[in-house]
Amino acid sequence: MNKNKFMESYIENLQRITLKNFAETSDKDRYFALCDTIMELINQEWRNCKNRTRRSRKAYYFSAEFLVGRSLGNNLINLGIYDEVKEILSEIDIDFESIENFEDDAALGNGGLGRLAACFMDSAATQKLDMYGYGVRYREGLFKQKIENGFQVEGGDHWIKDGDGWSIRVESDSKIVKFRDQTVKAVPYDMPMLGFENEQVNTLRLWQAEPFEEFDFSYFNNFQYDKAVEEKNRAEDITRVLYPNDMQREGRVLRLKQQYFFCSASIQDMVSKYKRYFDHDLQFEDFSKYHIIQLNDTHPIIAIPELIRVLVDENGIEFERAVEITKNTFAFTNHTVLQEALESWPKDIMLEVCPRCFDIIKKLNENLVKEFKEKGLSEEAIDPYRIIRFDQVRMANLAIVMSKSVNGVAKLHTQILKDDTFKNWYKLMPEKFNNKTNGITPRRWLVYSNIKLSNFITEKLGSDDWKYDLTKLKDLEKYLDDEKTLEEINQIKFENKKELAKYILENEGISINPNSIFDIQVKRIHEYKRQHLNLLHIINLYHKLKKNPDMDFYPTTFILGGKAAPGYFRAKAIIKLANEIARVINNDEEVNDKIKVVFVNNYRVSYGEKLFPAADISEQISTAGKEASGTGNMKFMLNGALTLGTYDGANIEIFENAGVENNYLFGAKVEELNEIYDSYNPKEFYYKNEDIKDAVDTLLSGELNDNDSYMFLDIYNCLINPQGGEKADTYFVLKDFEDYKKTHEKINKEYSDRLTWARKSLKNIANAGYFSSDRTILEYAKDIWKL
Ligand code: KOT
Repeated sequence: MNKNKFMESYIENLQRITLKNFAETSDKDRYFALCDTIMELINQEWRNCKNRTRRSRKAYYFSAEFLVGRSLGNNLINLGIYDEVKEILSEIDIDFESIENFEDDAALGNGGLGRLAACFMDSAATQKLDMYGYGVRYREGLFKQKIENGFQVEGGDHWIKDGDGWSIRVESDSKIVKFRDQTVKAVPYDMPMLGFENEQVNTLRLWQAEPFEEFDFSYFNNFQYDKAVEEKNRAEDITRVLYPNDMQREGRVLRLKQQYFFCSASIQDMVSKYKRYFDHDLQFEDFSKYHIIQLNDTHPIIAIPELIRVLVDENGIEFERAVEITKNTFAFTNHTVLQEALESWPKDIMLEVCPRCFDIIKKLNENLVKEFKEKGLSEEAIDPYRIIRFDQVRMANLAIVMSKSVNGVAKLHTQILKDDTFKNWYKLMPEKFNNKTNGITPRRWLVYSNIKLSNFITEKLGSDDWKYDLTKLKDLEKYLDDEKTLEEINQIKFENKKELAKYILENEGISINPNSIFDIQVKRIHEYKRQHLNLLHIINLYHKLKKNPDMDFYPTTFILGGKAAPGYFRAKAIIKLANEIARVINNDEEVNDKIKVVFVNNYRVSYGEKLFPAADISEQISTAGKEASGTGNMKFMLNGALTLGTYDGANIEIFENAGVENNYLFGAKVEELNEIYDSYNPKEFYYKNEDIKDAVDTLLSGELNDNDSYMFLDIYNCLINPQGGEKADTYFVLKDFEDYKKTHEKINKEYSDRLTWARKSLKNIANAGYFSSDRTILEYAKDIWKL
């Protein structure tokens, strides 16, 4: 990059788009001018990539969510011009940080599943894999969380109200999507996905719903202005908002419309390009040779019948042949074993949204049942496989029959899919099943967000090759017994903790001590993730410190954060509990130099970028068997935190790679929980263990105030009182409490040996290479996509 040229075109852009003199421009102006300048800079390479890959085999990642977060810093890092641009800006007296903070997160996802899609986009481009992302351009991303009087309050997230500096509207590629009762236009917005210092620019194409005809003049001429506006709104409603229910099936018509909307537009886009660039192949003989579609869980599965529909109805391909093509085109990833997340759509809703797709699914189901009957299976033996049963379309079954690959996202998770969730399918077609352990992109989650550690690693390894191949971090192990290095590790962590402390003071109004242990749990709030186990332990610890102020104890700051689905009462109760505990403890002069509790407001990608680098302890305490993988656990590990975790999801692989002795494993394993499932009685633990009783009773003792919301009673009941057919403590919080508490005691003791701790931290960093999403995406490319 030519520095002078960049500065020149930046200032030119700034004045052109604002019509102001330089001195009069605002942070907003300066931010958007910078976006423009960068977009200009990459334009040529982006077009090159589009042209070069027209006739090549490509992977298509279909996902209802892409949790991209902010793009400015990440794009500068990937272009290799982060430092230069910062310099250029400071030469003209612009503070980079305030411009950076102007950018709203693109929060087009709920959590892990959406963030994984964004990491994959980064890694695919970095590995020079031609992968195209297809998704939805929600006008409102995941709601903004505010905390009022300790309660979560949801606000809107109109993230593009000031504009969108990172997308190009490609009007000419618009598609028409037909629903039974409505026809809309799908307009693509393309975001560049930059590879790390390699000139590859892939495309994330997000579809926005708009009225088919901008304005219906027949209504207008009949003085029915309101009717014309109504139609416009009805079209725009489809992509108006991201549904905020993580891990919860959503039964609304509008949700299926969203899914069908982006899948139909994407399939049409692929087919029309195929016809344009492969104009000899009228029979689509080679379609699956050039396309592989990876389905990010069940949300985009409606793309399967949609491809058949387009092939059969619009291109005259025979049904059986279309089915064959389709079967070779799709691959399916599952991200959860929680039953409440498994999608199924009632026949009525499908008929209301996409009747022709329902027809096709029905036919696929009939063929399947026929095939089974010919093999001699009884009606009952066929039941688990049916795509339609009791007038419900079971999306996972549809995906498994029609895909060439089915994968889970961590070793244990894939094993559970085989043994349990999809065991019938696995018996029938074991060759389809495979594991792809998740990963995270080291560019965003280390190079960008933890500059100090990143520079330190480069210095120690004498090169920055590790940014391209994260397994190179392993070479850091030569410093395991080098005291100076270990002290430097501690110093970097300390600096990051000071920065976080400053940020928390500014944003949460709570002052925390950077010399205390930073123990962090940030993720969506859900019972299976057991934030309430963390909180019960804090309550009990607080009481112990009150009783015994001279107790040997290393000061600890407990940090929690995460959003609750707006309709999930118990998750909201957990948030209220966290805030109430924080209020009581932080205001108690007797203990607040020993423990502090912070619930960070509006946890999101850009907050995570500040939290992961500053963590000493990473809380990964889900009930064994419930967290498919987890990816936050990897971000903490890469930044040198030690994992306090259960034998669950990718924690297991973290323990394997970094050594369980360098982390803190606790709690019951899946096998044990399966065994005791029927006989488990949490009351036994409650009565036998004083600390448990103390913590649980505090929910109702009056010491904590839930402002008559009955929220704490709800948590109390769910832990020890079976209710309305539902068992008590289905997530085994009380069962694991004692071991969790003991493990915390161990952590608290061991932390004061600062060098031994740093050694463990270094062990984790050095062995985090496996968890790069570069490794994951290469596995998809090699094993499934054959790219
Ligand atoms: C949400 C709705 C339906 C089905 C699945 C989900 C889902 C799963 N949303 N997020 N996940 C998480 O996906 C991550 C990426 O694979 C995992 O690391 C994590 O364990 C899942 O909970």
